[in-house]
Amino acid sequence: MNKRADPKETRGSDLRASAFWMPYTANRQFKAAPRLLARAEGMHYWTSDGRQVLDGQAGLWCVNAGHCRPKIVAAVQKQVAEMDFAPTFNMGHPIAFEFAERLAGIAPERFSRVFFTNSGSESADTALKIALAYHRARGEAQRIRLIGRERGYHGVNFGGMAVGGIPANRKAFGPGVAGVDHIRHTHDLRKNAFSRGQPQSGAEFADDLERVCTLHDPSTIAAVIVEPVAGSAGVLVPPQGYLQRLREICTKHGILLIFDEVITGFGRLGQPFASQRFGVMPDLFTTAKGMTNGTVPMGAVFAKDSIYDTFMDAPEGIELFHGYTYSGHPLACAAGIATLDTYADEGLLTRVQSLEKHFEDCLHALKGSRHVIDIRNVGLMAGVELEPRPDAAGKRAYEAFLKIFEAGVLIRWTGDILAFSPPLIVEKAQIDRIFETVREALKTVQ
Ligand code: PXG
Ligand code: PLP
Repeated sequence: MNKRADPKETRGSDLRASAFWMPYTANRQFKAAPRLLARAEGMHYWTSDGRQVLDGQAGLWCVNAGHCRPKIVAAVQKQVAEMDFAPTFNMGHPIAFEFAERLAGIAPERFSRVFFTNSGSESADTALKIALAYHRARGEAQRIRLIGRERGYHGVNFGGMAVGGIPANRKAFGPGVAGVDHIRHTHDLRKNAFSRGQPQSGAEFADDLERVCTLHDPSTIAAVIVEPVAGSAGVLVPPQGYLQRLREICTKHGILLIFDEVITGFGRLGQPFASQRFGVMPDLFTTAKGMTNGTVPMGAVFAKDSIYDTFMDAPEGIELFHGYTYSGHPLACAAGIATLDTYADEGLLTRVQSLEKHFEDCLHALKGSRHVIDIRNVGLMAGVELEPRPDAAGKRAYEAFLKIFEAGVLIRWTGDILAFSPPLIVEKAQIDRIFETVREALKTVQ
């Protein structure tokens, strides 16, 4: 039964014996009825059988400028022919320096240092390691605890998994990293269902950090990591005042605050970064995805100058024993610079400000559709939560996802939540189409 496929056959539709062990996918289910994408341009994909699909999810929350943008394509093509790879361990190449400079140029003030990784998962682990090493460099080596939040997602590597708070991502993988604890999540359907933008109630959820501080002694805590808006767990928008309060508690206790901006970064909320949108500054923040428009894998950790300076105050030598073979990869840097050019040419890092109201109105018009128990949004991110089937959590949203895809629109589903994050080039008529398709699909979802 598990005989390997003839390689030529993987182009056809029977993938049941395919060698590809697919990520975060029910492999047997998918391979029995695959959905294959073959081409992309602008707001659309085309399936391998030629159907056009409107991208309501920016690929996987990453293609913020839309697909196959000419400047980015040309920059990657040029770079791959000029210099395919170059090491960044004790060597350098100009475009890595140039890209870091450009990134610092759109970051909040005093975040002028950028450490390159290759994904959001690597960014999360890198930020946690920087936090630990920073405290040690300052003579506070006892700060070894890392605090995450329930329903948080910080990728799949051991550090990010440990501080992450989605049970299914953790349960098969052992005890994780020592010294990790979690604060509670901010989702409160009872008080905040159908909130537009930031819910009014719930700033006090941040006080849960005080509980954790009391339990462990705050002087043992190195960092708290949260997503400004939780993405993977189904778009959980921070209540008004919540992030401010987290910031205050961290500052009071000398704990670093890390924002995971892998999804919220690069314009998704109408500003380059969520910290700017919410007016709350972390000490470190992680990025990936929209950094290269998803074209070449890359991520980065942005560090406050004072953190970088602490490392540079050490005696001569390697200040941070950390890095990836592909940190600052030339192709990724080329893609990233062209991505920032495209964002700048088209005003995409702030375009969401002019779309947000329309997006919100269309989205909230789904109130009253069958099974819908919550709708929430901020920037160009939204979640629609469905009442789970009593005997089958997650099945209802999956059925909706399939029906919506059949009708020509790609979205995400997670648990019983439908998630939306279209490319930032989306037109109003396309926003209408996305939610109209959802409305029609929900009529027939069991
Ligand atoms: N942090 C956050 C906040 C993320 O959203 C990562 C870290 C990890 O990034 P990489 O590049 O290692 O995947 C992410 C990634 C979903 C979904 O369920 C979300 C992500 C990735 C894949 C699927 O919607 N977020
Ligand atoms: N494993 C081995 C045996 C290696 O030599 C390396 C890098 O040199 C790694 C893992 C890490 O790979 P990367 O730098 O691509 O994360």
